[in-house]
Amino acid sequence: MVGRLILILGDQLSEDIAALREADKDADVIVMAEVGEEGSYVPHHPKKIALVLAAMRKFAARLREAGWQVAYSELDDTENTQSIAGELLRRADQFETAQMVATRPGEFRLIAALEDCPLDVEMREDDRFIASHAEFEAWAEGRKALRMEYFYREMRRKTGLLMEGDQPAGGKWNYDHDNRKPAPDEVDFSGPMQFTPDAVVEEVLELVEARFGTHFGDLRPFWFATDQGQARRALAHFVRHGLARFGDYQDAMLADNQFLYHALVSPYLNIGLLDPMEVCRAVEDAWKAGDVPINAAEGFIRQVIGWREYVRGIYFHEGPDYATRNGLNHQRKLPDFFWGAETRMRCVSKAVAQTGELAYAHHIQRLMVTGNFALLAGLNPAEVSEWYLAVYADAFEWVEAPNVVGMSQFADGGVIASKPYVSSGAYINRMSDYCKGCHYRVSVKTGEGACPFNLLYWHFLDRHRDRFSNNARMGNMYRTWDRMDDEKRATVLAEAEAFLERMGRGETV
Ligand code: FAD
Ligand code: DLZ
Ligand code: SF4
Repeated sequence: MVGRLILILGDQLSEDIAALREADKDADVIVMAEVGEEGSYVPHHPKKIALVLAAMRKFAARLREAGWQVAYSELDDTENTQSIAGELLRRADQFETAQMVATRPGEFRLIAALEDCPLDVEMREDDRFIASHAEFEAWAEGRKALRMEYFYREMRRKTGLLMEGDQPAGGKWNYDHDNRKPAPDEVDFSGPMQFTPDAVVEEVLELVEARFGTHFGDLRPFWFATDQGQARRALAHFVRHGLARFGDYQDAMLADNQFLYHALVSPYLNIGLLDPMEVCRAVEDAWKAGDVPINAAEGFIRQVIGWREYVRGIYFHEGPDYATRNGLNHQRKLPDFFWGAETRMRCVSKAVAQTGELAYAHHIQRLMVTGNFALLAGLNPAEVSEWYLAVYADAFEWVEAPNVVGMSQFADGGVIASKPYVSSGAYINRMSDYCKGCHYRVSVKTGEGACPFNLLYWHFLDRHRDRFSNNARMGNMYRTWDRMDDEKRATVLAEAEAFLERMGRGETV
């Protein structure tokens, strides 16, 4: 007979996690479980599964060293029931206790599974975030529009990051205006720090290869950080070598440079190896030391204490139906080229190939290439969301769903975005080098070689005229469309339809 079971999930690998607080090392048992259900409720990228399992094993080892009793289920244990709830019940029987403490999971699916579990469950808030649920609700209360910018200012005031008294450092809250430079010719950052797999990681890689080897994506080479020490080194490396130009080239894309000046710290933040305040303090310190400009520091800190906190607030504020909303009634099936089949669109092909290789693509690739295409083509947002949840190492539903369903697909009816993030090929051409060498020609609007983004952009605006023509921020786009002569408009729409039909038939487009 023991005291209580303390559940720690694969994205709760922080030593100060709420469920561990006031726990009794002599009486309580920590339960950690590698289970098939978490690896396959969507077909997660093998690198993502390996990251989570390797980090879980190392975290469990640290807990044991610190004197905790850990009941750890490995994926191929014969007794393993392969679900979190099943493992909890098995451990409850084994240790003869019905008392369980958990930190609230980051996904409604798993929250429901714990609530339905016939144990006496104490669910604690996950307080590894800057804003509590109560603070977000207090901010949201009575507002007509929940815009990130205002929430972000609250977070600046709360944390004191980049503040001079009650004023923003440098006099401006937001330096986004300076952060839209097109892709540079040369990138003088070699990318994120990479780690050679040790024995623990190698064992996990073999397990993942055997169990999930058929999932989309390359397992090897695997070089993610899998413990707190490594994640901290990866952060320090980015702050020292990449951060200074993060702001300038935040929105740029290059076919043969997958990272530009991005940090690749989201997987570590999201599974608990890094803490958001520790990340932001490191960035603020670099600015205070004069090593990086304000537009870099502010731009980065805004992503973490602004966007990251805001999307989490939205997910829990909006509730369990959020991930399946379809405000624009988009029903088209996700084409096979999202899973690696051939496409002649170089931008999409490169972004998907990189995703398969790394389980990573940066924000603008996700938003303005794959996301933009999915929205323009009218793909079903639930299928799109499932794809994003599966393929990125940093994807957990609390952060993935608002970014995909809300920000990228406008399927939440405009809770997050005030207008849809759509663009023709011109934006992609301005911000990247994808168009050079593409089968299609970005300057061609209709006819032979016309860029599909050009055709689908007008198709999107035309089919959603009722929804968007009164949106003040989209008036110019509709005026341009309306100024085209009837024949040109008819040609654009017919060619867009023909493209979508060919795509629907599974032809290479
Ligand atoms: P950087 O560009 O170096 O940014 C620094 C940090 O800011 C990131 O590590 C991340 O923690 C945070 N951040 C930046 N933007 C966002 C954002 N919009 N929401 C939340 N945090 C943000 N991020 C995820 O963590 N998980 C996801 O599943 C995810 N899905 C996305 C889907 C779409 C369609 C889009 C447009 C964005 C998505 N993002 C997601 C946000 C963003 O793309 C990633 O956080 C970022 O690419 C991670 O790489 P990085 O660490 O190199 O980020
Ligand atoms: C993502 C993931 C995977 C692949 N595997 C496990 C696992 O075996 N055991 C576990 O506890 N957690 C895993 N996770 C993380 C969970 O899916 C995550 O806790 C929920 O999605 C809530 O965010
Ligand atoms: Fe993408 Fe069009 Fe450019 Fe080709 S021409 S890379 S399809 S934007």
